[in-house]
Amino acid sequence: MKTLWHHCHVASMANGAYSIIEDAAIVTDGAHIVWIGPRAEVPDQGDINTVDLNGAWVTPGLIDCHTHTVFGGNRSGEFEQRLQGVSYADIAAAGGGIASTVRATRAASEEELFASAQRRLLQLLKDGVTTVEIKSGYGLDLASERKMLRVGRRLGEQLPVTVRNTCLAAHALPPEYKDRADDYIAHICSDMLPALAAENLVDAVDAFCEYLAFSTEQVEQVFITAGQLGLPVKLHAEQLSSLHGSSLAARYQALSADHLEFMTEEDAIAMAAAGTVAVLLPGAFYFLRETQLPPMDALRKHGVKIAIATDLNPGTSPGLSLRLMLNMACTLFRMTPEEALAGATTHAARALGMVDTHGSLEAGKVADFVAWNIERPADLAYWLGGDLEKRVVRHGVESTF
Ligand code: DI6
Ligand code: FE
Repeated sequence: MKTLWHHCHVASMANGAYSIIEDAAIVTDGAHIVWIGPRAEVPDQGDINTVDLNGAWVTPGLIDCHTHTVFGGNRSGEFEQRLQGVSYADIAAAGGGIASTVRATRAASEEELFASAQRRLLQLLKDGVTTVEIKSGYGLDLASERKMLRVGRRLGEQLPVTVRNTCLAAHALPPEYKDRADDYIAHICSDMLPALAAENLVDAVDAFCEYLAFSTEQVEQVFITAGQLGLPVKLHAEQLSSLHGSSLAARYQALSADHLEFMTEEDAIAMAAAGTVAVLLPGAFYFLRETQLPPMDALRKHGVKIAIATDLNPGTSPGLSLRLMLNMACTLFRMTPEEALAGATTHAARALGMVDTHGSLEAGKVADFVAWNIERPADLAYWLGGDLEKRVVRHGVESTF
């Protein structure tokens, strides 16, 4: 059955801009948009459901393209320590940081992980998110990574959200491989990734390329294996130092390179040529009180597409609102509200390899959209979080929370 959604304005985000249609209408058929344009031009649809959106502004459903939503415990104690002057790197070196979340995640049952992740994910959904990427990377052994990825799959089945699972086994060195990073990378490549991919638990492969994590040589092994398995790659790169992981990511046609505060103009040129999206994570920048800004001018000059995500994780970005990240992208990184919204819609879809079907409102695309009771699209980046009045439609069906 078709539905006509009318009495609204649309910011379709086609071509990465607001692409506003005033007094618009959208026709959906099942899960897809079949027509969108000015209401005065709607072709005759015969017998059709109609929904009055009351003058709302309709945008694509928001896409959070970088999260670590599934984890055990939390690290508010480390937050207190950091505020007293202990650095993130010092905490990690003393066995805290990612390692402490690994202990809590390994100890948690699948049910416990599901329950806590569901609570966090619901916060994102209530803020207008209809697609989310969720990474593993706090298990760091086959059984625990599988447990995390299974939770990701189940969240996508049970909540009104499309979930993309990313395997981040190369996030940190597990304690049983202390001083044997190459051996752990070999284990990821010969055992973990092939097994998890065979169980259809993995949509993309990520790694943490950093002086306190894995080298570009080690990441390259992971990328080669991902390629053999037919899986696209992404990379945490240039967050704390410059190893040119983003250029490596570009060489492997990565969907995205993420963080990027320390990237160079050469990295931006390589990413632009490869079509690799720059995923900026202002929540992590803010929460770690970083001062090195991502090179916005170089990214813009070379036409790198920029996405914005929460990086929702217990250590560096306990961010439960993607809209708050849009605000931070504007205030901290000097993006415009229009660029920020493109970063959480069409460019985020591209960072997940979904741009042909998601991220903008166009005929033929999936009918994932939000009708916001706001005055203009910039309001989405203006309010600091909060539960804005809205109606969320996913796959052509209105979600209830
Ligand atoms: N960079 C991050 O910001 C997260 N992972 C990563 O590679 C932090 C993960 C954590 O501290 O738990
Ligand atoms: Fe991350």
